[in-house]
Amino acid sequence: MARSRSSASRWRYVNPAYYLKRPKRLALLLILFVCATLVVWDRQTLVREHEEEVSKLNDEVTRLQSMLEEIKAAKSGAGKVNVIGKVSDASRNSDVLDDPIDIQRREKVKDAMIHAWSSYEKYAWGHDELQPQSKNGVDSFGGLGATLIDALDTLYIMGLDEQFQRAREWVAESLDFNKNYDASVFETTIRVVGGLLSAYDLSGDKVFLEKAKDIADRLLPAWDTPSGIPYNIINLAHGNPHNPGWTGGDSILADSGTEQLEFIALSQRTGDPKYQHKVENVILELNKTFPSDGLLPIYINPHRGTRSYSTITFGAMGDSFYEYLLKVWIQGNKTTAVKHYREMWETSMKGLLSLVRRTTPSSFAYLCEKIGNSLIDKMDELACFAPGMLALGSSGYAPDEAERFLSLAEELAWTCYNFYQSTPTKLAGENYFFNSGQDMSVGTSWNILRPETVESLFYLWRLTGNKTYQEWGWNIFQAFEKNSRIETGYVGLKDVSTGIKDNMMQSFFLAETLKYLYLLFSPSSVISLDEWVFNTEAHPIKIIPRKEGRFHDN
Ligand code: DMJ
Repeated sequence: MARSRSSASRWRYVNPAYYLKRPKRLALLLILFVCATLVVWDRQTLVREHEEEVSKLNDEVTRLQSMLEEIKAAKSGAGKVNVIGKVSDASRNSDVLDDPIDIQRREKVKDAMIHAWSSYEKYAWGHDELQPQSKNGVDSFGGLGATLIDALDTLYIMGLDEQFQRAREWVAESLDFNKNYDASVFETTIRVVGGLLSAYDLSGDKVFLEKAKDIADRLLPAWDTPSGIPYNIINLAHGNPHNPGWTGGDSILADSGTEQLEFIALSQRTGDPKYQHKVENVILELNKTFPSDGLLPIYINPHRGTRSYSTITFGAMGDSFYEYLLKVWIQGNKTTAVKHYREMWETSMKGLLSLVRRTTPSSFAYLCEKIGNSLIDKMDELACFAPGMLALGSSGYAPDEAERFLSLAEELAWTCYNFYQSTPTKLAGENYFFNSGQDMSVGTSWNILRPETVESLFYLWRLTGNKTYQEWGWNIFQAFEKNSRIETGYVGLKDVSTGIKDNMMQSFFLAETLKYLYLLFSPSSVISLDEWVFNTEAHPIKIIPRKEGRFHDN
């Protein structure tokens, strides 16, 4: 009885009526409540402010670390070419403040490169490419260490010095081109010659130039044809150039017109004009009968120099021929010696305009393919290099034309970004069809870590300063991280709808995709477009002033 009375008296303190009868106690209670609230609120604010402070400090640490690495790289490179150069009006985005978000993002991209590279080092060292699922290397390019050479300049630009040095030792000690292997002249040029020349231009280390000369000498007999249009395959040990059986004896347009940058650069650096001579002849030969729309079909006869009835495309087998017309003009300092490249490129851009169509209902611009007089409503992801090329070339036009081409570049980049955004994995398929009323639909459904869309985003960011392109690039990077990163490297997808993975880490993922993403979040003085020109495998080649005159002019 006594216990129940005392417990009842304890409960009276929670009864509101108790306080209503005792106003002083009510006031005291209210004061206590307000004080407690203030203490809790104050602590939360302090915690929040503290967290913000910590995050700012973290950003600052990342920024300083990054700066330190860049300074270290610059110092250790006495005699080397600094990757940080001058920037003119062409790159309008500000370099003064390095955005903390950019710093964080490029660190993430660098982390991806470290992951890709260390997986290659661990499981596929010295082989052409890594198969991450089965953890082994494969020699898809004849055993030339394609990934290692493709990655050299990316390692250098990212300041991954130890990795670069290990790769350099392999090139010096173990790289051997004397292989009884039928190599693709195009693939070997853009990856190996281009990769070595870029490593030479960045580091100043002669070993890279010697190796570039060695492999180029082995490729050179491919140009010994009646027309000068090269055969596309050559045996690295024995020569014997020829074309693949499936082209019916013809040479492929992109494979024949995408060696100019590398071979001109090699002539400039060795002082031997023979490389430049061979590749510039190809363009002169094609220019003799260049059509009024500047569009060439993908097959050309190397004996007669004539065009065979075949597809016209800015995608597979056509693409980089058009890219190099513009880039040789840039590499040649836009001088009269290279004027015909720009003229041919402008003619081809008229042809490109004739291939532009828009989807319904959303009005995405796309580039058709063409056969004979018929247009095909199909576009490869490979053709997504075109927005970057158009943006890069736009400044050579008078203002109205420049605006027109830049605006088309922006429209096409939006379409290419939507190739990614429209799939469940947010990664693009290999090609797209455009049917009335349905906008875009995936054709071939794989994704092999290709770079073309991020390449265009990089150019558009550099040339417009519009941060939207960085956001799109970041979204694509995150989709690669989510779908393609596994413990032992990066893989492609067999199907962008299901996300089923393949077993190949393409060498261009390290050469191109990750490099363009890294540069997308770097100041525009890092590999300035005023001083460097990228080959089609994203290897930056230093622009060297070119004297007038077509050959023997270095
Ligand atoms: C690369 O080897 C080059 O970019 C080439 O011009 C086209 N294909 C791949 C990347 O997709």
